[in-house]
Amino acid sequence: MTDTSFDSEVSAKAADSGANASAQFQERMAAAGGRSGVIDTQRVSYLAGKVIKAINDTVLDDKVSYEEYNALKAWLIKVGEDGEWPLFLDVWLEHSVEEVANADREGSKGTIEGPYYIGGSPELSWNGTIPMRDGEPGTPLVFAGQVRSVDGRPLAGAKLELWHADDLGFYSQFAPGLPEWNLRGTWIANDDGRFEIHTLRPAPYQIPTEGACGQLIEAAGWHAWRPAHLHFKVSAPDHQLITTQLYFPGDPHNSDDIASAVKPELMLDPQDNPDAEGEITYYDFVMAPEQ
Ligand code: MBD
Ligand code: FE
Repeated sequence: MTDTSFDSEVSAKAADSGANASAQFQERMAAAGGRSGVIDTQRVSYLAGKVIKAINDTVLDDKVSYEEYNALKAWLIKVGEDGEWPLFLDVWLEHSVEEVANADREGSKGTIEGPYYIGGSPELSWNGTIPMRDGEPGTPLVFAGQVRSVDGRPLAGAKLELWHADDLGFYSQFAPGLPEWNLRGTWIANDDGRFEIHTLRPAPYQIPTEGACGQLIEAAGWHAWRPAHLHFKVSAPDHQLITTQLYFPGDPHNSDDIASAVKPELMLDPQDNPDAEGEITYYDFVMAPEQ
C-alpha cells in the first residue's frame, strides 16, 4: 500500500466519522422523545438572545469585516455538510456544560462524553476482556478497582461501560472496517463491587482533521490533540450516572487537551503488571446517590 492510498483511506474514515456521529446523535434524541417543547419559550428567548448579542458584540468590538463574515458563513455551512456539529460542540463547549451539570455532585469526578459513545455494548463478566481484533495493536492494560457509594458501601452489580479508540485513533461504528463492538464493552461488578477490565492502553488521539473542525484548527494555528484516554459510563441503581474519562501521566497533551476535558483527579498510575504482560492500574468509582 502506498502512502497516498493509506492517506485517502484514513481521510475517508475521518469523513465518515462526522456523518456517523450526527446520525447517531439524532437517533438517540429521537428515541428519547425528540427536542421540541423540552425547553420553555422564555428560556429559549433569553439564551438565544444572549448568544446572538455576544456574537454581535464581538463583530462591533473587533470590527469584523465582510471578508471575515463570509469566511464564517462558509465554515458554518461546511460544519453541517461534514457532519461535524457533534465534534465541534463536544470539543469546544461540552466541558462547560459538564462543569455546570456536576458542580455539586459528590464522589468521583466526571468529564465530557464526547461524540463517540454507543449504548448496549456486549456484556462481560466482572473480569472480562474487551472485544478486540486478533493482533489488535497496543500494550495490554488491566484496569481494576471497586465501585462504591459515597458512604463506602460496595455497589454489587454496578455497570461499567468502557469505550476507547484503537491505536490509529479510530472508534468502532464511526470508522468503516472495524468490528461493530471493537474496543467497547460493559462489565458488571462482582458482589464486592469489584471489576478487573482487560483492555489495551490507548494511544494519544487527534480529532479528525480532514473536515471543518480541522480547517478551523489549521486556520487558527491550533493543534488537534487530545491526550490518550479511556471513556467510561458507570451506573448503579439509586445512584447518579458517572460519565468520565481517565488519562495517563506524562502524556504531552494532558496540559493542552483540545477538548479541555482533563482534570487532576482523572489521572491513572499504571505500573508494570507483575502477573502478566503489560500494565495494571487501579481506580475506584465513588457514586453519589440519586437526588
Ligand atoms: C474524542 O475521542 C473525544 O473523546 C472528544 C471529547 C472529542 C472528539 C473525539
Ligand atoms: Fe474519545
